[in-house]
Amino acid sequence: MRVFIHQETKTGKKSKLVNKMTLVLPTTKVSIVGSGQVGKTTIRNMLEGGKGSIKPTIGIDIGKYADDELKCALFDLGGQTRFQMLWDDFLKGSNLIMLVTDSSKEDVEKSRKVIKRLQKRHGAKVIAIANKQDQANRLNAKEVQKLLSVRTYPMVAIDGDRKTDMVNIIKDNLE
Ligand SMILES: Nc1nc2c(ncn2[C@@H]2O[C@H](COP(=O)(O)OP(=O)(O)O)[C@@H](O)[C@H]2O)c(=O)[nH]1
Ligand SMILES: [Mg+2]
Repeated sequence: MRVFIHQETKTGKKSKLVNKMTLVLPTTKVSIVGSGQVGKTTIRNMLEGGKGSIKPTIGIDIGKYADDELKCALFDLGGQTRFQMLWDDFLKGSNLIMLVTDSSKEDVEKSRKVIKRLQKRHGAKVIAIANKQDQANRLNAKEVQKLLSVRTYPMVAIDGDRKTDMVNIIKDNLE
């Protein structure tokens, strides 16, 4: 995906966001969606290698991941219900959409509806991340996959040792 942004602020200087986007684009676009508190920002931080504190995402955060094989922009969309109307715009041009769930029955049920909508509106490949597998009373990835009908991978995003797994999930799903 190539995105060129010519928008400038009143002072003629590029805004912080535009600078950040220029830094990460053109590249592959990976979008991370899901309910609030399921671990989307933790996954983006894990990939970025950031150790900073995580604040609730308002609207959208863009991060990046790069190694010899893969350079991608990570679009971390605010999970709060009131921002879901923005999703369609931000998801345009995604090479991969990752739906993150906290693997609770309740959230998987919510995610089922979201995935149906995503598949209807976007051509991009959709996969699911069954996060918080370290917590009690969670559905395992197989159970989540059965309910969501998209390829689903188990994850514990707070475990830094899972970073390679996470990178490989993305690589395996980008053609
Ligand atoms: N136990 C556990 N907690 C997690 C995991 N992933 C994220 N969290 C925690 O869940 C909370 C919400 O995570 P965050 O990434 O901000 O969720 P977001 O709203 O989807 O971006 C934070 O306190 C994280 O530390 C996980 O795999 N296991
Ligand atoms: Mg967040």
